[in-house]
Amino acid sequence: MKGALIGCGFFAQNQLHAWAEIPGAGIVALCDTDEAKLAETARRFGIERTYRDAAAMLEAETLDFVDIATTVPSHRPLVELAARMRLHVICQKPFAETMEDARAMVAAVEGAGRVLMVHENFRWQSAVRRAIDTVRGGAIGEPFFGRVSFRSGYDVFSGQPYLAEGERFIIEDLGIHILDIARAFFGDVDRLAATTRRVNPKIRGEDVATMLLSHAGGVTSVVDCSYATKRVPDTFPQSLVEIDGTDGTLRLDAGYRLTIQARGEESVVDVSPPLLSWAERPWHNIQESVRTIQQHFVDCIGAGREPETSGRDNLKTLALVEAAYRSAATGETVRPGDL
Ligand code: NAD
Ligand code: 89V
Repeated sequence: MKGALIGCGFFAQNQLHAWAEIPGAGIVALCDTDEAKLAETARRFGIERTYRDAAAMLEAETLDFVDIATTVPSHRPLVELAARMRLHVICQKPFAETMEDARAMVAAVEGAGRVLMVHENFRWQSAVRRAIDTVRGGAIGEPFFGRVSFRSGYDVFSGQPYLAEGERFIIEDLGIHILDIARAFFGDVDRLAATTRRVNPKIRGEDVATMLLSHAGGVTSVVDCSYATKRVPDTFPQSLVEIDGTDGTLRLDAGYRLTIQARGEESVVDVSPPLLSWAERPWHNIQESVRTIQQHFVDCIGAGREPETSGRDNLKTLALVEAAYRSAATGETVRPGDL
């Protein structure tokens, strides 16, 4: 499959490294409005066909898919452009700025009969995946409580300066991943209540969020996120998990330690992610998940299956983000299904 990548910024470098390792798929053309980033990325990955304009690229190239790695304001026009060209699409998170945009994007690609996957990669991190598969396999019985937690003081703003500038920060950028992990464990959400706070005075948005989720299947979960947590060692970018089930408990603790206690037995396993040749600590768990999700996209197209994190699926994660902001602003519990 021949693909083109749009947006040659900070995170796209990981996506390009991962594409180079995926059999049967590759990136043949690049696009960025920024000439310097385009040229540097083309040189780094040896990709000769480069464009400043996405429409011109999609007209000129013969492609199967497009990988959109730009920030959120450009997602809707680029996804709709790709749909008009009848291409399969991967779009980075956050998928859209509004539910209305997100629904229009899903309709556009589905209307073209193509696959749309959101690059929602955290549930594909190997440690998180191991925990998801363990719970789905019934190892701790029926879950009734969960906590998915991401707390760090890591300076994300040096690599991604735009994160300091938006009115929204941690729920939209990071909480979206952690809420998606909670959905992967516990399913759809009926009600959500949230509080937010800004601790770092140098940024515009909230950098602490605590969310209480009532899942349709009966689980109550807490999703808590912070970039204002000064802890040593810092756990960036690990998502920590605690789940209580009718037959036992699962803990994914700092340092990728997975503990399962069930039916009188305990297992403690090191589920550290591999360090891919191009990866760099501490980002290596995220970098590995990029390769996994991109492989999932290719596999799904080959098998005619909907990706687990399809555009349609991601509408539910996005609704949790909207519900959290609404709840924090109003002090009320919100039903994501109403949004
Ligand atoms: P960035 O600003 O470094 O890169 C975005 C690039 O897109 C820039 O080079 C910009 O010039 C280009 N661009 C913007 N609009 C364009 C257009 N219409 N046509 C062509 N090029 C265009 O941003 P980033 O940090 O790489 O983030 C990109 C996206 O990836 C964001 O949505 C972010 O949330 C997401 N992200 C995801 C993860 C993850 O783990 N899934 C991690 C980091 C960032
Ligand atoms: O994964 C992300 O979306 C990144 C970060 C880990 C910094 O939140 O933006």
